[in-house]
Amino acid sequence: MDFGSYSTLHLDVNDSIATLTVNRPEALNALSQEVVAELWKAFTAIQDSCTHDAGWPVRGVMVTGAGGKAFVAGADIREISAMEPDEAAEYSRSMQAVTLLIEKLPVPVVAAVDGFALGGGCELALACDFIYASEAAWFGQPEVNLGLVPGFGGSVRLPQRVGLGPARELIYTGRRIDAAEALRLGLVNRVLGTREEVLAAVRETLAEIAEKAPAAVGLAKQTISKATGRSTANGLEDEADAFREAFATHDMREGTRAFLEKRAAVFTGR
Ligand code: CO8
Repeated sequence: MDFGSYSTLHLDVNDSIATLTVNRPEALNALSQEVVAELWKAFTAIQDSCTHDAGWPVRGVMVTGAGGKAFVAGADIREISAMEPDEAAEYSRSMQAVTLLIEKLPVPVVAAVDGFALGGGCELALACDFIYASEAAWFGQPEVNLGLVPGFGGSVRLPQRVGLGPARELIYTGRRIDAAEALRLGLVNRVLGTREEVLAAVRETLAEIAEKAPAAVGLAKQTISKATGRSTANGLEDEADAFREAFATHDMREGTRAFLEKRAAVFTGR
């Protein structure tokens, strides 16, 4: 089966498990618009293959990042720093659409996180069914450091995953948490020593699930997604609007420029 070719991703299918690796290590796998478009294409190809007629060639998906330093360090700050508010809302919606596609996929999608899963990276992991992490993993929604808000579903899925109080604290402070804290909060299901151990453990769990009746697993996933679906969809709309508003502020220009110039941002509230 042909799952397409990609320039910012690797997609391998082995023993009915697809491994999707975001591959932009020079930018810590940041989600450029090209990555977002390719994620859409890859998950669509996987979705199209999930049929009774095709014999379910993919029964589980692992999402990970290349390079050994990051899962995904967020949206591409270089690209977004120049965006106008409407363009930013459009970008936010395009990645939100990818996260909804992941949730609708009739097979489990598991994030294997080693290194940084920040901002859009944490949001990509949160759209997956669950997360396994290495001891070197870091999670956070650091958008406020840039004058931004989460834009790829974090305002909705982080509270769903860890509860309102911890989600509010993480989003308002932009603080990073390590794997042990992420485990304590229920953000990740398991912590393993190294990247290789994480990849092996995810594969093992997906292989265990692949032995079950695929339609039953798909229905179970669909039912869980539906239970939170309506509030997720409404929340994502509000999030994209908030993203557009943040892009109309001077502080957002200052925050992203300061990151690129490797200095501390000076926020003035404008
Ligand atoms: N975007 C673009 N480039 C990045 C990003 C990013 N998110 N993160 C890192 N890079 C680049 C750096 O600029 C650097 O490039 P260069 O070598 O050319 O200077 C390279 O990757 C290596 O990074 P560092 O030198 O910074 O590596 P460190 O080990 O010193 O630090 C960190 C690692 C802590 C992960 C640091 O890179 C960092 O703080 N990155 C940004 C994390 C962040 O703020 N992420 C959130 C981004 S905003 C977001 O995700 C919003 C989601 C919704 C968007 C909706 C858009 C409309």
